[in-house]
Amino acid sequence: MRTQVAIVGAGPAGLLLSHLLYLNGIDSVVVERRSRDHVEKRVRAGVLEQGTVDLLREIGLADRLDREGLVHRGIELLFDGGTHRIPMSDLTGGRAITIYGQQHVVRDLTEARLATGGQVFFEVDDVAVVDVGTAAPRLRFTVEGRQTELACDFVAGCDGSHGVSRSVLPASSRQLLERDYPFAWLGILAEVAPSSDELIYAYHERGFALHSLRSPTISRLYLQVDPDEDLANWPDHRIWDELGTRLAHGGWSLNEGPVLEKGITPMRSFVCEPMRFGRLFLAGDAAHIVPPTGAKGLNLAVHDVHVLADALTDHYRTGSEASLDAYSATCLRRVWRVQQFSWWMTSMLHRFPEHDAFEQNLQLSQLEYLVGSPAAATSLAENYVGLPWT
Ligand code: FAS
Ligand code: PHB
Repeated sequence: MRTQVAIVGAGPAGLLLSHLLYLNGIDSVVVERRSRDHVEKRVRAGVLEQGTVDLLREIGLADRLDREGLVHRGIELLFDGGTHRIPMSDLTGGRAITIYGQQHVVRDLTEARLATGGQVFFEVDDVAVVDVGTAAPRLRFTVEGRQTELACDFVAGCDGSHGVSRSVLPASSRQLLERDYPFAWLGILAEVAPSSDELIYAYHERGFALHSLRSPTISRLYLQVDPDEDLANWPDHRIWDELGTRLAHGGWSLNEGPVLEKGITPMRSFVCEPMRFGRLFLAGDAAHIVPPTGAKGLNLAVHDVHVLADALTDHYRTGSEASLDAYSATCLRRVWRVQQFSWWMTSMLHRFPEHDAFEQNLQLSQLEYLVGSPAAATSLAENYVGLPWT
């Protein structure tokens, strides 16, 4: 088999890259370890930045998003028993976020790719990325029991934080920069009407909590828990009780309902530099991880593949390697902006076991400044809705 760009991973990064390349007349093949059903049902992110929505609209993949997505123009910060709205659209010239589950984005991208003749191989095993240091890189993998070799010009490693692509970079050629946080998020998807029209980020002495949503009948909520917390310790009634305590504020009540899905996500910041080795380009979680407090993971993956698709298109149209050579530095500028914002939101809103009253007062002072200063609120707003793509 042969293609121009071999893509490892059929998550948001891999599928969107494949579609962007198709729109520019560039052939690609996507290989995915899991089944289509699994990938399309995996519950993860829910907040799309303005730039992500703009891109999906630009390429004609936003019909369902525009029908079912929920445009949000503000978020609430809750601390000391009171809520404070950050009017994000007012502060950013109308930019907004859209609530639309990642699994819906993946479903829309998969349908579009397959409808346009895209080659996406699911349930692939033993993927190996070879010879990326030469002009003839290849993928080796097994599909339906057949060992297969895919010759290509370039490989895109879009296989997430536990993929194989990043390990292809020689240790001497890469730097792994990371922070682990002393807590995790317990997340639930519940069949109950949201208890608020907008997201509520809560700073509480018992720990962080987040009220989010997916639709008028589905709520998405998160609790800060210990990093090694066992989900078995959290029966549904305990989750609802804790959420009710941490999100409580005057005249408000938490709607409870059947929990459809629950899981614990570790909190870490991670960057692999550079995001390229030879003819291998890393994109999305394969290259970086952010704590979800800033709702950035999926959106950063979209930005990466937008840059990579433009660079590959430039190469195939002009023969130039300049945009490909600039790929890593171009992406890392935004990666570090998003890393800093996600770290800042996480540091401000979570209770750290090692913190004493000094740090807790610093956190409260930061929150009070945010809700009292249009300048401070604008800084949060422009990062949260997504800075314009340069
Ligand atoms: P993905 O991990 O989505 O996709 C990688 C794909 O590669 C997967 O389908 C995987 O099966 C496949 N793959 C892996 N190894 C392979 C191999 N060897 N061969 C072939 N295929 C392989 N972000 C937010 O913004 N908000 C959130 O609330 C949020 N919650 C999250 C919860 C969880 C549990 C996790 C893990 C992540 C969460 N994220 C969240 C981050 C998440 O949304 C990512 O940023 C986003 O999925 C990144 O997309 P991709 O880079 O495509 O990686
Ligand atoms: C979500 O709705 O899944 C969500 C919202 C905001 C975040 C993280 C996750 O910061």
